[in-house]
Amino acid sequence: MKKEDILTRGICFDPEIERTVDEILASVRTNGDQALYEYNRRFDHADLSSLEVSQEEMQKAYKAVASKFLETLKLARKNIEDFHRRQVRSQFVITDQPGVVLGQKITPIERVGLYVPGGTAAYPSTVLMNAVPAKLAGVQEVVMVTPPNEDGSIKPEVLAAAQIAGISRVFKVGGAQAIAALCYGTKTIPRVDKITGPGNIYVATAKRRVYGMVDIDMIAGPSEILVIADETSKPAQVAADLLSQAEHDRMASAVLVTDSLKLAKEVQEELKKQLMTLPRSEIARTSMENNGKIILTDSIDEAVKISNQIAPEHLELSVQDPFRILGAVKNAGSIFLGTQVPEALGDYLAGPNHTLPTGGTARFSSPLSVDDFVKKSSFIYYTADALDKIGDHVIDFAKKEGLDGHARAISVRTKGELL
Ligand code: HSO
Ligand code: ZN
Repeated sequence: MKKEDILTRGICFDPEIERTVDEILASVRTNGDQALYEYNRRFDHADLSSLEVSQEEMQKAYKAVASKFLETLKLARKNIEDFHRRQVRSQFVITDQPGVVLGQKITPIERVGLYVPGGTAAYPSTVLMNAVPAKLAGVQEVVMVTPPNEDGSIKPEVLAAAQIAGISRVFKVGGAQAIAALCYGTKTIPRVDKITGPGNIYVATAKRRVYGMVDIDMIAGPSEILVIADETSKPAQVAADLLSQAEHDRMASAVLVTDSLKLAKEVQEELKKQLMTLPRSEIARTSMENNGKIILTDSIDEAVKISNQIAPEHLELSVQDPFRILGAVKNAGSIFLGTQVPEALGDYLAGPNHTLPTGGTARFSSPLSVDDFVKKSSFIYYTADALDKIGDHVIDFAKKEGLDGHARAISVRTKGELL
């Protein structure tokens, strides 16, 4: 992979997929639940009698999950809560001018829909990373959609995470049809105000198509890691971190930027060695072959410059003094400091969100946060005296814009007449 290819990476939308998605959206809009049952049969080979996970299924799933893993989920929830609580903003009010009150109030989004992929990408961690900030923001109702297995079941760990995260209802539907259901609403599935969560290309395309009728978090591309390492890094650790991202999917990308030729060579050897025993080696190898790269630089400062151009989703500063270069990092979703901090720690338990900007969008966007689940409204109050003082300026402005109706809305108050 050439450096230019990294810089121009991003999600490509295929017109064929767009057509299929549009058909699915239209069908769910007209036929509601009936279309969902039909798509479940066609795409997931699941013949369901109900789209909603029952209370009984919820309880059964919770009991089926090992108690040690329930403890792990609760610890993750606590750490995610503790971090995201710091993001909760309060309203502000300004009373600097006599007779004037200005402010900004914060209101949670009312209903949010969380998409959780099926198969091996059904991650309980993603359930927590989406639901916890939503709940902290004050969202009343967080519902979840996820494709069912052929026998109509949902992975118990995902249902346990949903309960631990305070998700109210879970529906068995995936793909573009699930996004359609959340956007338009059906008899069973409530229409939401915002859809979050990752998904395959059909889900991503559907989210892009419905955006505007409903809000979305982002269009997530394949996962990425960039490791900046110096000679103090251990090759086995760097290789393990690169592979932890490469194993996500065949399109994932893992890049090492180092000023040490010795380390570069040793990491290459380690990658080969570790791939021999990694259970998901087929995926990781393909992803390393397609999108893996080792870039040699003259210095660590140059490595940071390259990383800023690439704007990776995850950036590891696997160097002796990570805090020295932290200030120079401009574009990165999440930054992992030092040789002891693998991305996997942040994926699950450290507390910051793992839903991060991919495809170079860290140039202008941020990790999922409490902010994504609230809206702001500004408010303005003026007494009659305060309006009198400023009224002529507003009238002047309105006249200059040729909007006499605006001028009159002021003069009818300040002068008691229409101008
Ligand atoms: N690395 C993924 C998140 C994740 N990892 C979930 C494991 N489970 C986000 O890029
Ligand atoms: Zn991961």
